[in-house]
Amino acid sequence: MSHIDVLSVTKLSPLLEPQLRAVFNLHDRVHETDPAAFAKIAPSIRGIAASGESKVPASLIAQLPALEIISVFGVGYDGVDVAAAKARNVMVTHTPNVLNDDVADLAIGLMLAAARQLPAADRYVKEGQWPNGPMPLARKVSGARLGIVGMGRIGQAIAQRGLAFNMSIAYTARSAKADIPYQYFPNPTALAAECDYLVVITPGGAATRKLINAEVLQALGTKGILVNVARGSVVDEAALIEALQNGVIGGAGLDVFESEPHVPEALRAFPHVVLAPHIGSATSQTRQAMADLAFNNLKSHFEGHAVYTPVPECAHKG
Ligand code: 8YV
Repeated sequence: MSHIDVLSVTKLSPLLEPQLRAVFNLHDRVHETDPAAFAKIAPSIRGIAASGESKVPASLIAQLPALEIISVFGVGYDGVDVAAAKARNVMVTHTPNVLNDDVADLAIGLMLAAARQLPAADRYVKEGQWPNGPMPLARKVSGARLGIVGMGRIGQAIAQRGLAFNMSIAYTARSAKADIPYQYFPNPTALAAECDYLVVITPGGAATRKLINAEVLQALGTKGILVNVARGSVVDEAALIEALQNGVIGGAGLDVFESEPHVPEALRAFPHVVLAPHIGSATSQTRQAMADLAFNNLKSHFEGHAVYTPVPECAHKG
């Protein structure tokens, strides 16, 4: 398949790039790095390799008349214009399930880190402050109320972990799910008012933009800690900074941001906020599984077989 031209639109994972290069004719971000060269190869590009954060807008799809498939290395694909892809009969795939555990683990990790002030505790010991006295008391996690925004596969994995901490679980989603035993709230504000830890794990994109706004943060209140392992776009970052500045909420644990990798100075300065650089799926084991799946989706397609994990919008294609 070395004659098949594939365009990578992102800096690919070192676990994925060599696999692609070994099999396809891989063009690394030429649409950005060398527009003249891109103009020459664009007519022959048949596949796109993207990541969860990549942008594949309609304008790029329109420049690729031979495009057949967009393979996303990630479960989220909010950067891909799926409607434009579908209109051209272009398949879109992603990497669901293999990362559920890691993202759920990190959500719990951020919740514990923010509640129990683990980064501050680490600094306290390392900087030799312990002999001066104990640290201020923290917040209890076990037995508290966990609210989950988004009850998909990862939301359910987070809930399972919450049960092990004896937490009561409630959630909000577009609609109540028949097979989910947890209490349903129709919107994030109602949920926030009734929980201590509000964990956001809903898909990004236009439908959830700034879903967590000033009103939701007000409802969460000083008793509450916000955890975001979804997309930066789901939280109104300016409203969050204001809420933290004014003591409206108790703290936050954040893995995702509005303009990654740039994190506002104000957000970095709060002692009661724990930050991570979008590492939800970032373990060797999971990234390998994601790379294999993203690669196999492309390979299977070009071998004339069905892809393994189409995005839901493309799942019923013949
Ligand atoms: C990224 C993610 O894809 O799965 C997702 O939606 O956000 C991540 O796993 C990963 O960081 C690769 O860039």
